[in-house]
Amino acid sequence: MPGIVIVGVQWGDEGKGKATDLLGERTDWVVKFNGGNNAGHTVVIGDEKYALHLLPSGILSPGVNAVIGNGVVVDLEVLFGELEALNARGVDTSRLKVSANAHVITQYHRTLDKVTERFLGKRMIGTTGRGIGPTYADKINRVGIRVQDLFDENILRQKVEGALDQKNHLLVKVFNRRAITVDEVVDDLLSYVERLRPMVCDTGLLLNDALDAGDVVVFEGGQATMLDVDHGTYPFVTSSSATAGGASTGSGVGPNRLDRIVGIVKAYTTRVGSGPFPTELFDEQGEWLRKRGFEFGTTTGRPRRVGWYDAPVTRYATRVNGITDLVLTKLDILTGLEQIPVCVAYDVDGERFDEVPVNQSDFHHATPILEYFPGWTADISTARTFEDLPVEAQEYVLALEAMSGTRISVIGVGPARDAVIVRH
Ligand code: 2SA
Ligand code: GDP
Ligand code: MG
Repeated sequence: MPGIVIVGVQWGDEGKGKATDLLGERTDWVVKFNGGNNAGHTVVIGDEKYALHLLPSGILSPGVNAVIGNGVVVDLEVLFGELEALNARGVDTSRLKVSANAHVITQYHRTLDKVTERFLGKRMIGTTGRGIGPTYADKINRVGIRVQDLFDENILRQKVEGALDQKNHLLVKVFNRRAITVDEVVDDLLSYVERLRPMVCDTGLLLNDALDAGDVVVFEGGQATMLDVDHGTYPFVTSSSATAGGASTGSGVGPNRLDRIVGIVKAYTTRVGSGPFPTELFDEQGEWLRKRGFEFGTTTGRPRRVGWYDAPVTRYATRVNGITDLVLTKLDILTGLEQIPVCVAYDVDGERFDEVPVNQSDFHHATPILEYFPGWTADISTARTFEDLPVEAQEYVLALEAMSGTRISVIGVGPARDAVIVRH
């Protein structure tokens, strides 16, 4: 199984970072293929806790080659900040490679992200404010700055000039901000060039050669299916391809080389930012889940919205990604509930929907049709085989598996690296 893709099933923060780290021992390469420093992966190794935003989680495993693929948007200040922080903690980051075709987040992208959100008012997306959307917009609009442009100052200057012509008009005339000068952007970007140079290459070539040689390559998705720009709850999405197809376009590796698609799904649901979320809880049970699951953003510290498990969402994600295996995380958080509600279908103005409605307005109005499963009270954090789990927990997992149509291969029972049950 040389090509393994990891994708989020719900709205992110399912525990993808831990899943990637788990595979570390058998992995030669970890590739980030979408998003940027809007991601937030928490990985706990022994007593050490690492929060990664831009770097792929695989960087924490000794011997693993980390790659930032062409589908990523890179904030260079964050890149070098994270590298320095890891180096200071003794993590070797020397094997990092960065795609020459990845796009660069600049000061004007960050500014535009923030002012646009403020301008939207009630219609705001709730972005992380890291400049992600405006950078992808420039890429599609063909006025983006690529990593390779930094190595030719003339080209860089021309491209920044072209982009700023449009941006300054918006910033000054629409948003009442000061104009940004070409020099300040170019000088900032050039200040990273010498450190960046040794990392930059044709990462697609590198990865295809690695696969030819029989290496195991993990493609680590950022955000999740329901935040994907095509398949998510548009416009309340991120601006990249967070689904399995993005692993191919965002890395330069053909889809026929992606052998396993692993979906990471939480035993309940969370979401950060605006947009529809049918199983959302607004009561003290939601407060209990948020506190118990420590559901606060890794990047922004925002409290996450919380709700019950949504089976149609998992089925949807299984379809659009071609998921072959599910990793069910945070089962331990549900310990202590008398009964556990699961959304099995939706009610939209009196009509039953068994699958995620195609019409976004219907999804906004959807209320969950819940089925209740018996809970358990015994601590499950030390369980290491399926049979170690209380029978009610086993039945909960088997029910979710039956509803999703894909096998649940791994179950997370705690934040630690080894707090997992591997079934397949
Ligand atoms: P953006 O900044 O343009 O990508 O925001 C667009 C939407 O995507 C959501 N989004 C996320 N949702 C969950 N987790 C994310 N990463 C961080 C984490 C979040 C944090 O892992 O905790 O720290 O706040 C993430 N990144 C983007 C975002 O909420 C918008 O709904
Ligand atoms: P990601 O964005 O998908 O990588 O997920 P985050 O790192 O943002 O959020 C997942 C959080 O859950 C992290 O703090 C993990 O340490 C933690 N976590 C992962 N798996 C488990 C699990 O099975 N049980 C518990 N209690 N915590 C987990
Ligand atoms: Mg996260």
